[in-house]
Amino acid sequence: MPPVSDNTGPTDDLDVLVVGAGITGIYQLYRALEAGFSATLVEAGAGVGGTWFWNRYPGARFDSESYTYAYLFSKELFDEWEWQEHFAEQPETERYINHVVDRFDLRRHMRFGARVSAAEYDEPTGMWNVTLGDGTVLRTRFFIAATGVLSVPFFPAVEGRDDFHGQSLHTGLWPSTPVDFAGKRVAVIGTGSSGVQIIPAIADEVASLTVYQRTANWCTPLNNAPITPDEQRQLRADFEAIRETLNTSVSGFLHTAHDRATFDDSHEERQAFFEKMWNSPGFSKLTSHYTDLLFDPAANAEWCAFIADKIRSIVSDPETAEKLIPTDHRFAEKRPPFVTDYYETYNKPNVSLVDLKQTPIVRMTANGIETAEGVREFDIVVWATGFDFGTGALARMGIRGRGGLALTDYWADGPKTFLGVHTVCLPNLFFPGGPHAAAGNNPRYNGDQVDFVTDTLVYVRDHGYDVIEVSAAAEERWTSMIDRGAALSTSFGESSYFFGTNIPGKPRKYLLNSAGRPKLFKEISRVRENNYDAFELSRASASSR
Ligand code: N01
Repeated sequence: MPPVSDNTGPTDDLDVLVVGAGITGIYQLYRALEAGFSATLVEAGAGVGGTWFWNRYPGARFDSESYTYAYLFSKELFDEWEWQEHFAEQPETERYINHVVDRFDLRRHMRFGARVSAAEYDEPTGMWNVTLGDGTVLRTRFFIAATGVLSVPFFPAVEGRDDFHGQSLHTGLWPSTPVDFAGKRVAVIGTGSSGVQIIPAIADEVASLTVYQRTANWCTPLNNAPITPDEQRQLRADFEAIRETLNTSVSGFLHTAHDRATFDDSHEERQAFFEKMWNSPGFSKLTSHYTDLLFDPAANAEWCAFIADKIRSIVSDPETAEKLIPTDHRFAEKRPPFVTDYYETYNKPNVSLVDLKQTPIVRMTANGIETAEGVREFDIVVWATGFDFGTGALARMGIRGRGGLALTDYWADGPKTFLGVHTVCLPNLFFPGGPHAAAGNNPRYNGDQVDFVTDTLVYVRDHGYDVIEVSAAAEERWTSMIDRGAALSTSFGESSYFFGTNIPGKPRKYLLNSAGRPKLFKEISRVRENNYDAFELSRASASSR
């Protein structure tokens, strides 16, 4: 496939402005240019990659199989990039994303170091005026925020956080220059997917590593491996079948679904199956598990008991092992992390665990962290404390739509969306990969949304309109379906960023797509079949077209 090239470089008057050079924004830029729109992408960072630009902490890697996370729009691209491992580490992913951008000549359409500080809809013209940090204003017909769901790092309001004199780092804002851990006294706060990746990655290098855990997580092995030459050949031979499966499967993975429920099997059969799951790669522990894992608490408890025994068998100190076993949530109520040598790390003499439920953090001091048990001194504190999930990035862009309505006011009680890409009062604005979208392997459903957004813009253009806005009824239908789905399922827990409850004061609303990918497909088809009648299409009163 040839590179996209229509000779439009960065310009101040655009058909399409994309925000964010992550996996979704890059694909959106590619699709917009391919469809013949003039398009520019602005990115706050100094390079491409989004998540894979900012989260460059040691140990950061995929837990979706590399070739299932990668782009599928070009067979040539798929053929020419040889992933080294089934689950690639951050540097390889960043290299891949840079390769894609250069391969398709996209970089000249991008501006870096360009953070959006305000975006205002101009009703007479139907255009968006988008202000960047340096005061530049870009005028665009369509404004596409591909700003991601996990892109606003969260620092808890710990007293004295700024008083710490050592190095303070967040996994989601990792510096591009190497961090020297050698011989340092290091604290890691947080044991979500980021914390449990960095902990084993630095343990051997540091003088001491103290892990501050508030909630233990159900971690299971990633089971990563290099991709052998035979597997490389097979991947290429199977490209069409792989693409078909990834583009149509419920969660965007290649894993085969299981056909049995937990108690269809005897105790012995179950243990053998659990052992097989424990040794299976990444998310197959969800997607290929017993069919009732997420729906029957007794089934879930059986699997949790199996993991708890594994933890006890790996961690030598029984007291530490018990602290590492979750007691307050079932498997997959929170997003389960997949790990490499995580539990084994606690057997190292320089690694210790502080249970914040027993001894909460009181304050940061100039030299360390004070808990109820006293002060421990550190050279480096790593905040692996997560993100303002789902709505955080959209909320901080200063977006104002029709009638000057601020998005933050419209969403004060939680997001309202249509198909997780658009909301009332913000004509011509779309947010593929935003709240109410996620339902599995990220790039797959974000790609579904980019394809839908692009087709929608083409429809608007080709039918002589220049303003599109979803009807309130269609938005209400989609949003209440998401909320109903979240309330019904037993598999969604209370204490997770899925509901925004990790951010103090954030309204408790489900932020993923509880209806799943098939429902998204169905609704997209319905929109197309009904000639976009879920939307109101018009011409702006001062249209220049
Ligand atoms: O963030 P998290 P993350 N005091 O929110 C703790 C993706 N990802 O960056 O559970 C002490 O999961 C908090 O404790 P608790 C993936 O989707 C993917 O780790 O709230 N601790 C928790 O332990 C993932 O789900 C990969 O009690 C505090 C941790 O900080 C998502 O990103 C790798 C605290 C936050 O965990 C987010 O993961 C990395 C406080 N005041 C990330 N506040 C892959 O493998 C919070 N915590 C692809």
